[in-house]
Amino acid sequence: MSKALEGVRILDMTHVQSGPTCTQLLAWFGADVIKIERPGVGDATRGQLQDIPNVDSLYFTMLNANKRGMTLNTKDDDGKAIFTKLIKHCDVMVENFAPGALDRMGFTWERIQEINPRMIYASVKGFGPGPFQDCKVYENVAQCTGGSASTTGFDDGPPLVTGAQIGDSGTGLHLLAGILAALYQRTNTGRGQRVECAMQDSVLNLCRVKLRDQQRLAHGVLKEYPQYPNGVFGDTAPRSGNASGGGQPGWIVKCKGWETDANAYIYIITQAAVWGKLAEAIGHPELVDDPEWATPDARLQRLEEVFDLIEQWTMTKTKFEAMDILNPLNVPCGPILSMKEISEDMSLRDTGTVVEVDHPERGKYLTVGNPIKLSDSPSDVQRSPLLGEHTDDVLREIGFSDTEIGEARASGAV
Ligand code: CAO
Repeated sequence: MSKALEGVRILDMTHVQSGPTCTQLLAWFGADVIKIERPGVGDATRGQLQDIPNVDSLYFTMLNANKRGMTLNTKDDDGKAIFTKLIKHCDVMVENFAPGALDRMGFTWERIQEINPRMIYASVKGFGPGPFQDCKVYENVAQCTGGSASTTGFDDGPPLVTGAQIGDSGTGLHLLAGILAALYQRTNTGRGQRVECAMQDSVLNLCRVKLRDQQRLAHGVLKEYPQYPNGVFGDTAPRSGNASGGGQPGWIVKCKGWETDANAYIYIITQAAVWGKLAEAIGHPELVDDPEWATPDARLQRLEEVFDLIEQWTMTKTKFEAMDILNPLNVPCGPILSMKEISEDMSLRDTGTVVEVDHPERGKYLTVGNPIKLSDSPSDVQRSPLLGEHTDDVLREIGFSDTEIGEARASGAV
């Protein structure tokens, strides 16, 4: 079956996580992704957090599936000549170097357009233009500067970063959207364009509801926050614990076994439409019509009590038993799943969301497959390339003879 991006060639200059997330998705949609790495060195993540000595780490293998690997020294003159040919050969270039790195190599956006006016040049940086534009940035820096950390955690604790990689993988997803839009526009204009995503902006985009709350504060307290009705609100959107952030209050409550199992919890949302059924299920039918409890407004005055009552019930059930009882009642809820449970969940294997891959050096490992499912463009997950595995193949494709490949190797360009 053909793939959505078949025939699209990606010059992948990305490393670590943000850029590789984006190019891995492009590869899953069928693009030919050529990952460029420094000869003898490669993407730093190959060697980071290694679980097996001298074997590409899971960090690397889980972010670089379905790509081809080529080494190239883009600071060397012969390497620059090869790089120029690759820019001519490809449709999209993606990079997430520190600010100015590509300019320092001599490949400014102006120069890239001269070489290939159809080129789409996509970059991730930590910040957009402004006081921090030259800073190097990693995941948690973006979470802190994009508004996530100040609004995550509990009121009486420090700011918290979240386990979801919203700064890196989140920005990679934003970049993907920009690249696909630019590819579509190019079909009409024939021209490439620059696509830029700042990690701070991407995190802020994902924290949109917190900027909403910042503005709501000017008009009164935030009634769905745990600080209401007894706590104090300052002049900035506070940390909201496990509150839902939407108009339907929610919280994490303990389930049977919580004393020994760190994940014996369930998230429950007290959606207005199902309050009656929920009250009956937890053994409090008297609250269904009680004016002190029956309406969403009345419950906002006593959310802590609401979730205390729910918890007294959930503590008598495992998280899966509670789910089995509440789901048929249409109560939105979800068990807190551990990574162990997720990795063993066969329904996620069936959908290709969790995939087992074989690697010549590390053997079998699990990865997250393409979470975006296209009916006409299925994604199969292929292992990540070894360092420089496809260098000769790519050089041949851009017109190099065997002798010229030998010369490029001898000069250290590849
Ligand atoms: N050939 C020759 N040189 C190469 C090369 C190649 N194939 N690939 C990279 N280099 C060079 C770069 O040009 C750069 O040289 P200069 O410092 O002389 O310009 C050098 O290697 C180091 O690149 P870098 O500064 O990007 O890497 P770093 O490890 O110092 O910083 C990071 C890493 C992620 C902090 C930085 O790249 C960055 O801020 N990127 C943008 C934001 C981002 O994506 N962050 C998230 C990363 S995912 O957690």
